[in-house]
Amino acid sequence: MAFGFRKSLLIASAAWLSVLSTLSEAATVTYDFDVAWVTANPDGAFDRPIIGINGQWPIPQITCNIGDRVVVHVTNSLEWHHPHGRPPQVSQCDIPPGHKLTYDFTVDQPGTYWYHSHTRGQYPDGLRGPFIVHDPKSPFAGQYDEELVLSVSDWYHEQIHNLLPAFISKGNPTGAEPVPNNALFNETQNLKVPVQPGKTYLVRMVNIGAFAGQYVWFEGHNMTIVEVDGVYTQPAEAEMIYMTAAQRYSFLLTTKNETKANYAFSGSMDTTLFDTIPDDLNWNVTGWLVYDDSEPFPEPAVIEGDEFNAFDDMELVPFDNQTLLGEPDQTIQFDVIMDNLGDGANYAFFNNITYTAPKVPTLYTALTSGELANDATVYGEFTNSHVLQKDQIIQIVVNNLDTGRHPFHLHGHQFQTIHRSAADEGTFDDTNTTMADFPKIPMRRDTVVLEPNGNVVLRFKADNPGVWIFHCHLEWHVASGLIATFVESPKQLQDTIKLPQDHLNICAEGHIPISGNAAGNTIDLLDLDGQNRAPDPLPAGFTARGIVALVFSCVCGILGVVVVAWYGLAPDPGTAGPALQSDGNSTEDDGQRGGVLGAGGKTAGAPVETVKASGSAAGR
Ligand SMILES: *[C@@H]1O[C@H](CO)[C@@H](O)[C@H](O)[C@H]1NC(C)=O
Ligand SMILES: *[C@@H]1O[C@H](CO)[C@@H](O)[C@H](O)[C@H]1NC(C)=O
Ligand SMILES: *[C@@H]1O[C@H](CO)[C@@H](O)[C@H](O)[C@H]1NC(C)=O
Ligand SMILES: *[C@@H]1O[C@H](CO)[C@@H](O)[C@H](O)[C@H]1NC(C)=O
Ligand SMILES: *[C@@H]1O[C@H](CO)[C@@H](O)[C@H](O)[C@H]1NC(C)=O
Ligand SMILES: *[C@@H]1O[C@H](CO)[C@@H](O)[C@H](O)[C@H]1NC(C)=O
Ligand SMILES: *[C@@H]1O[C@H](CO)[C@@H](O)[C@H](O)[C@H]1NC(C)=O
Ligand SMILES: [Cu+2]
Repeated sequence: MAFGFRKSLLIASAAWLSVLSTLSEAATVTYDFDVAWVTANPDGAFDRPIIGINGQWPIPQITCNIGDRVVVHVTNSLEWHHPHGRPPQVSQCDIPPGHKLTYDFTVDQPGTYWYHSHTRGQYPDGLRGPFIVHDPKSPFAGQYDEELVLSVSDWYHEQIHNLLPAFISKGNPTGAEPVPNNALFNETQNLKVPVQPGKTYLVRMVNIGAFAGQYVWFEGHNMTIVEVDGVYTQPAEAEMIYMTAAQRYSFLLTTKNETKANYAFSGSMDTTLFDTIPDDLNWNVTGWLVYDDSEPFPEPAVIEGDEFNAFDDMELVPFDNQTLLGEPDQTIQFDVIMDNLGDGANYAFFNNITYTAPKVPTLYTALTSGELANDATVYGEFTNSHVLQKDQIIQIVVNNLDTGRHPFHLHGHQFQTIHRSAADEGTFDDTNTTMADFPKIPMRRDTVVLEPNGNVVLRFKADNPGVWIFHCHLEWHVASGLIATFVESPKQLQDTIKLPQDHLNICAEGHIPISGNAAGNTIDLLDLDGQNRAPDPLPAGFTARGIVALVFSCVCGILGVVVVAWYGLAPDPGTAGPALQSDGNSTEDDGQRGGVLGAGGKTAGAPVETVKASGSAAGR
């Protein structure tokens, strides 16, 4: 009631007093989400359980204006019949079944985002939807007639809690990721999108898939890219784009003047990511721009050849012309490998460390370890934690020593992508690089693809206090540990964050400690005895090949046993629930970012509470 009243009041006042509109437009947008299993059949194959919201699937789109306060009350009504591995405990505890949590944050970045579960394996089961932040001051306002939101994704017939244990098991020593069964547009197939002739649409696309990058093109129509991952760009024309999991593109699409034909548009999963291509797999999905419902719906034309020629996002120029950040204060290098550990399963590593969730969520460690919060040791040996100090220029070099593509995503920042090698160029060598070797106005976004055996160099300014993870956005690689943690400005976090009681309550419910180092040690913070550890390394001379032989020789008999053993091995944090994340979204700072941000800031998996006394929400 109060909300409806307030909103109409604001609309009225904006109409009367447009001069004051920036001050008065900020509204509170409230959503009540009851997360529970429903049944759906997105690709027409069969009904299966899917995680829905308020009894619906696809789940609702979140829509707000820049500056709005978004309040999402989440009730977890999921019943898990299987423990399913550890969530990455970064900035909150998971919501146990039957419990509620409120996410409360102010949005200060316009653009196309999405929200999804941040608990391992839940979003591919359906808990994923668009999150659109409108911006009356968009540089492209007035250049289009209508807006269209369109997701692209992959789809698995099997539930993720069945696929995950088999993926991380000695039955799968090469780490072959499960191959999706289908691709979807807007969580369905053969989507018909009615369009009017002679109009320009702003199409907001999000890849909400778990694994597959997708090539996307519209027959007979070009795309004029104007936004990537929340960053406006100079308009750039493209015939085809490539979208990794978690990437977003907004583009202007102008329709034909005639209505005499309908046009197919396509998504095509990047099959180079798949270890094997099942015979019956159709990796394409089709939709149509419908000019006239009574005209035919043509099959998409086949594009011949192995290589698609997609637009190179490195060519994009941010609309604000932000120039190359200066020499870094801190350079962090991550070498990516995949390898087996002593349990025979295949894991993903940054610098020989596969992420293993700490006992205490990292944010809570940062808040409770005083001066030592500046010492990465307290966050544990298996979390790849790095402490960033306020306003430092951070450079991240990622060397891909693996033969697959990986989309890297950073929470809390949009980084400048200052260098990206082609495939097979090896590691980044900065011996002779100078500022002149990098673009003057680098492309900026929050998710970037790294080519096989290639490298990428990113820069950002640590001006957003929080605990932010940097990870591969392939859900399988999140599960197998390709995660690092940045603890940004711990002092500001300690000074400004007050954890909301409901966040503390859900930790208590889940028996998760909320203070001390990664091991839960509150006395000697440098003593990590008892911390969660990655499995031990393989014994010397024991190779994956050996395991393959072993497993293949007895796979039929022991597969079930292996799966059960994995469940048994995975420390069960309790039946986990959703930790919602709105990717890349940000809350306002006004010099007081810490109040909001650690907890939700440019949000991320952060348990978002705009701490009313200190946060920026109060100032609006
Ligand atoms: C796609 O789904 C979103 C909701 O997730 C909806 O707002 C949008 O209108 C749909 N787009 C099309 C083209 O049907
Ligand atoms: C799309 O762009 C390409 C290359 O810029 C151009 O050759 C083509 O004619 C354009 N197609 C349309 C439909 O505008
Ligand atoms: C469609 O009509 C408009 C207005 O008459 C014109 O400016 C535009 O060039 C036409 N587009 C095409 C593709 O012919
Ligand atoms: C998917 O589409 C591409 C591009 O047209 C085509 O080369 C490929 O054969 C299609 N794959 C299937 C399984 O139809
Ligand atoms: C960015 O630079 C381009 C030309 O290089 C210019 O047209 C544009 O106005 C600049 N944008 C801003 C926001 O300064
Ligand atoms: C990873 O381990 C290998 C072998 O033990 C070692 O040579 C290498 O230096 C390690 N790399 C890092 C970044 O620690
Ligand atoms: C760096 O430049 C120096 C001088 O031009 C040259 O001798 C050296 O080989 C270069 N090093 C690399 C790694 O390219
Ligand atoms: Cu990856």
